[in-house]
Amino acid sequence: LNGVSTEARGALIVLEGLDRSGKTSQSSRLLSYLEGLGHSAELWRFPDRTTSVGKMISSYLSNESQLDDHTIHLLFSANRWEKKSLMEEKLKSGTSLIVDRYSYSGVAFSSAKGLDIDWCKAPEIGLLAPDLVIYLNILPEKAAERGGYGGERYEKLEFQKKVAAYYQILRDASWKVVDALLPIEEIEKQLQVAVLDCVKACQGGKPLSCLWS
Ligand code: T5A
Ligand code: NA
Repeated sequence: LNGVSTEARGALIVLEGLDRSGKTSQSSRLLSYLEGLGHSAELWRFPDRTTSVGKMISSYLSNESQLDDHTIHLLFSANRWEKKSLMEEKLKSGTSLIVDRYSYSGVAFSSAKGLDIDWCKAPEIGLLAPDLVIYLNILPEKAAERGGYGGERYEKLEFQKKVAAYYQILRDASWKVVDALLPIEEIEKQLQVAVLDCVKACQGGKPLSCLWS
C-alpha cells in the first residue's frame, strides 16, 4: 500500500462542563456504548488523583492544603503531561479514550481566578488535541441545585459563573455543546451520535494533532 498505514487509531473524546454538569454520568454511559459496539475504549479523568501529583491536587481541592494559584495550575498541567505518552500509545493502538475533563478545565478554572489566559494555556501546548469536546452546558444556578454540590474548593456559585464565561472563550470547532438540563437518557442519545461519527472519522485516518489548534 505504498507505505500508507491502514492501522485505525482510537478517538480522543473529552467531556467538559461546570461542576455537577453530568460529565461523570455521561462518560460511563459512553464507555458502555462504545464497548457494546465492539470498540476498544477506556474511561479516563483529570485530575488523575492516583499519581503523586494527583494526590497533591486532591488535597488542594478538598481544602486540606493551600497552594499558590500558579502552582496548582502547573500541577494540573503536569498531571496531564504525566499521562501524555500513555495516552498517545493507547490512541495509536486503536483504543478510544473518553476523558472526563482536560486542558479546557485547566485554563477555564485558573483564568476565572484572575490568571492571564495565555499564561494558563502555555503549559498545555503540545498535549494531544481532542477529536471531540462535548460541553455539557448548564446554568451555574441549576448545577448548584444538584446533589453533592459545595463539597470542594471551586463549588461556589459566583466562581462557577466566571468559569462558564471562560469556557465560552475557549470554545472551538471541535466542540459539541449539549443542553445538560435534558433528561440523562436524552443527552446520552445525542452524545452517542456525535461520538460514533468521531470514532469513525478517526478510524478513517483523521490525523492526531496537538493543542492548541
Ligand atoms: N479542575 C480540573 C481545575 O481547576 N483544573 C484542571 O485542570 C482540572 C482537570 C475537579 C475540580 O478541579 C477543577 C475542576 C473541578 O472543580 P472533579 O473531580 O472533576 O473536580 O469533579 P466535578 O467535575 O465537579 O465532578 P462532579 O462529580 O461534581 O460533576 P459531574 O461529573 O459533572 O456530574 P455527575 O455526573 O457526577 O452528576 C452530578 C449530579 O447530577 C445528577 C447526577 O445524578 C449527580 O447527582 N445528574 C443529572 N440530574 C438531572 N439531569 C441530568 N441530565 C443529570 N446528569 C447528572
Ligand atoms: Na466536584
